[in-house]
Amino acid sequence: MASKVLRAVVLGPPGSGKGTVCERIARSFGLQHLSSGQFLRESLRGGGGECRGSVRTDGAGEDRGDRPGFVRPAELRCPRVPPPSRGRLWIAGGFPRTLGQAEALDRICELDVVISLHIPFETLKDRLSARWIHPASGRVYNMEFNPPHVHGIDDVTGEPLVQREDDKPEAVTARLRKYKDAAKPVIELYKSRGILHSFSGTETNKIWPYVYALLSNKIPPLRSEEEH
Ligand code: G5P
Ligand code: MG
Repeated sequence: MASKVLRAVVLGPPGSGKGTVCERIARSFGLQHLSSGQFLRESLRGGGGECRGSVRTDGAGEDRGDRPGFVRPAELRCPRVPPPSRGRLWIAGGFPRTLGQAEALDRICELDVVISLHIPFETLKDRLSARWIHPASGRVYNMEFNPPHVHGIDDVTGEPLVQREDDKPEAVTARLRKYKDAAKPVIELYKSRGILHSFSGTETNKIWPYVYALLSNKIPPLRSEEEH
């Protein structure tokens, strides 16, 4: 086992499946999942200021008192990183997104694994146009890939689903361009450190077994690959 505590991030363009993969990792390995995009959306709904991110802790008996995830949306630098909690791992989706953020993260911890998702542009556009979310929880659906039980309704709360404003085609193109420019040096940095693991494809279900195998070599899973 490489280390008892594992700190991992998942990088990838909009729609590449960061959220989907992070949820699967969270369930399979028992961890805390931080999503910078979700922090920002919650912050906007709450009217700005400091925001509390959604924190997932499914490691039995983990300390929930020191909750990570405070960010200043105006100058998103770095989420507060949780302390090593009983030997489990934490994972961040969508962070760091710029070299400045990667350097800020370096100052507070050393990453063990960086997972980078590479998905063709046309696939990204198709996925985002079919995405619906439950704003309060951040639960994500896709009309083809993982549809809700009832069209337009959240499975858990029965509340209506909405489409993200930034999933409109013109916004998607701008987001993809912005991501590409900012992410290149971040990816190069982690490649040079030998901790970058890149996965390419058009289907999360085909990428997932490789991600699971990679992490299983570093930390024991709580669930099998199929139980995500
Ligand atoms: P976010 O929220 O991090 P993005 O743009 O980076 O937003 P996004 O759009 O949330 O990323 P994702 O999480 O990579 O995409 O993808 P996902 O939601 O899991 O999957 C996309 C859709 O495809 C879903 O509907 C899913 O069900 C479906 N899907 C998954 N796999 C498959 C498959 O195999 N097949 C099919 N058919 N469907 C599939 O950040 C939002 C904004 O906040 C800002 C940025 O402006 C960002 O654009 N932001 C930051 N700004 C500065 N610094 C940071 N660190 C920031 N973080 C966020
Ligand atoms: Mg996401």
